[in-house]
Amino acid sequence: MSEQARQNSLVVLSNRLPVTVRRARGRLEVERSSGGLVSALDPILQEVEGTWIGWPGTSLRPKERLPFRSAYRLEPLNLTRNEVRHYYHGFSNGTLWPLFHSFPERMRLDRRDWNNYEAVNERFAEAADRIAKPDDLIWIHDYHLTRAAGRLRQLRPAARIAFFLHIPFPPYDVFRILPWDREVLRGLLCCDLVGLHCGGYVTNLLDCAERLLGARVDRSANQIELGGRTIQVGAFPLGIDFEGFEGRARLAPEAQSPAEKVILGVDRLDYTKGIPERIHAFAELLERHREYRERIVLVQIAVPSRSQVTEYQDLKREIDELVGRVNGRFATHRWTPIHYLYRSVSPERLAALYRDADVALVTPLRDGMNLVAKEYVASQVADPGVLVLSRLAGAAETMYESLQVNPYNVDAVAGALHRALTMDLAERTDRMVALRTRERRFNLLGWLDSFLEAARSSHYTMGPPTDRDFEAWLARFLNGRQLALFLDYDGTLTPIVERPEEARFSSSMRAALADCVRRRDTDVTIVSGRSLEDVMKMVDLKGVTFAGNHGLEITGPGLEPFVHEDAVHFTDRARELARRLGRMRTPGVWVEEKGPSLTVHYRSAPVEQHARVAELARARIQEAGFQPRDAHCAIEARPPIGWDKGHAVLHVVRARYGQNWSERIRVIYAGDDDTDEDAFNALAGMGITFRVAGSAEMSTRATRHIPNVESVEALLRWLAQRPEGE
Ligand code: ADQ
Repeated sequence: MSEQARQNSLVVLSNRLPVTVRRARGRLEVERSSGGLVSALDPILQEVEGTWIGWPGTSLRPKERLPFRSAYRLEPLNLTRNEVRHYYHGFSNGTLWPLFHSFPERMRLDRRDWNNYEAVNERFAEAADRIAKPDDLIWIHDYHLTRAAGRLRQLRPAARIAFFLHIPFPPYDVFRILPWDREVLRGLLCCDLVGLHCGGYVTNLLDCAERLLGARVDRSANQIELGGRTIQVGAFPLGIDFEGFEGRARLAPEAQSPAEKVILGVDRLDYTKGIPERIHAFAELLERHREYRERIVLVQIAVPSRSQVTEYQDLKREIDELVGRVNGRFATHRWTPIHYLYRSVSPERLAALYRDADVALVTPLRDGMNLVAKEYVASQVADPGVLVLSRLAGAAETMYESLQVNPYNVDAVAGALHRALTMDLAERTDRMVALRTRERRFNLLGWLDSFLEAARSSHYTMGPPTDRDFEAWLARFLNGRQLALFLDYDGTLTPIVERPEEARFSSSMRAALADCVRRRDTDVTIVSGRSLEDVMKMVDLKGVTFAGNHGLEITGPGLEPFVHEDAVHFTDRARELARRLGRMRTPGVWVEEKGPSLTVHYRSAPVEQHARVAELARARIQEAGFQPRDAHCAIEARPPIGWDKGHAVLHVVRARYGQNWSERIRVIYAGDDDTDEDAFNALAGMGITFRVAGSAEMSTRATRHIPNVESVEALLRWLAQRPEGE
């Protein structure tokens, strides 16, 4: 293991602890779990003395400890019966598992599943927050915990969080079938590093981040920018403990040379593994090639999995019946074509089975990676066999020398089996040597090293958006048309500052804005929560339209001045509310009066007072019949007249360009605030909107995210210099 990988400690979060706990006659019994994930992580946690947080599989009583010695800390997280039902069987295995494997028709949807999933993910995050030291790497595993990083990021903004997904990340068109697609994605993107098994899944994740969240994506560096942070995505194909498998294969007792050639299948019993299709292909081979009868056997080992779930019980029944039918059809008095074992086998027995199989038939309908293919290759220490591998398994992306098949195509799988059974020694050797060399080199330790090194290297930051980005996002949309450009002021054109009167443009921002205003094909409107008079004074540019007070007052060249008819009625009441709020007398809190609305600012108050001040202000505002709305360290009181920035934008475009404005012009809007969401909503599907800064966990209706005020300036510069229309 490299030095890099050894640094700091590691806190691992996964659905299950690496042990299975059962309560038998009142006593806890603990058994080490099997499976890919555990064998991958066990050694490293021993080395760095980390902590593993997970569900022990049964509820522990308060203060009850696991009767199990481990070289690292095991932190059990109890789940209630309801949580097991909804978080584990429900959302994890009933919703995400089928969807991520591209079986949307098997996906169950239940809001209770989602709510429990959220709640359990939060608890995992809170447990990690309690345990992790400041420099620890927090490593979250798999689809059960896609939401944990969101909560963790709130609790620990500076934490280093990595995620590895063991199953496929589906294509955009499949992923967006999930009603909580954005939430799952935002959770993942609160990590610093998201690792997947293959390049194809990386592409899918980048597509989804760009198309569902409007995140900026750098496809050459595999980076995503969201909410002002950069997330690194990468393909880290999981390897196996090659030497371990090879060693066990060498040591396993020699079996008597069997009369038949052996085709081997080893899987968890799961519908993604394609076991019935495989049996059909085997039957097809026997049908087509009579010469194989009494000469070959299919040994299919299926480990019981999720056996309480009806769907898995149905699958078991289907396989039992199918095996019965095929054996019934072909068996002779001295030969049974399919040997089917529904159980787990010991590592030693597995080693012998792998070593002695002439063909490994690994044909999942979809699989994140598939370790069986790799374990088989590592165990080929004698006469080399042939690996027949589904092209829909992640392993196919790197195991080029296998015979790759479409597992749905029964004829083709039968054909590949025939080819494997008749392949000469020289070709078998060439293929197996190449496969073994790669798996020996990119083994489990290599995987750990490369993942941990990526997770621990310094924070990645994408460069600011460039002309190329704006070109890609906007050129086709604008296509030489007249542009109505709407911009929020505070936090969009100027950074947020202590006092509103100090929020001034930089000279370069002023120049970029002025260049846009000068263009004949561009009309600029500044939309602000400030009073009209105030925002006009701050911007101080001719030829600009202004919408003050969240659009209650609008003025601009060629426009009839507009004041919302109900606004005037609220001016006196707002003054009265300001007086009452003024009595709060907390140092650093002050009230900005804006005619029919007002803002309570508390940025300069002691931080520990913020929550109390905000709560009190909200209550007073509500009592006075105004609507409170959170802003940056401020609460706005708006008159309850159903008019917001969205209405203001539509008012301006209709008044200036007529009812058919959408045919004549293009609209772009940039804002950084929750009040801008009203405009994003109003323009959804009708314009391109940018949410400035924010966080990955924030839900926005904007088309795109851009990171800061500087990137707004870059946008304005690009707009100012874009080619003129016809
Ligand atoms: P799984 O879906 O469990 O893993 P897989 O990668 O094949 O699939 O791992 C199965 C493991 O169980 C192997 O190590 C295998 O040896 C073992 N196993 C299978 N049958 C067994 C038996 N009868 N007796 C004993 N052991 C048996 C998920 C994803 C995969 C991904 C892994 C790791 O679905 O795509 O490769 O995680 O990331």
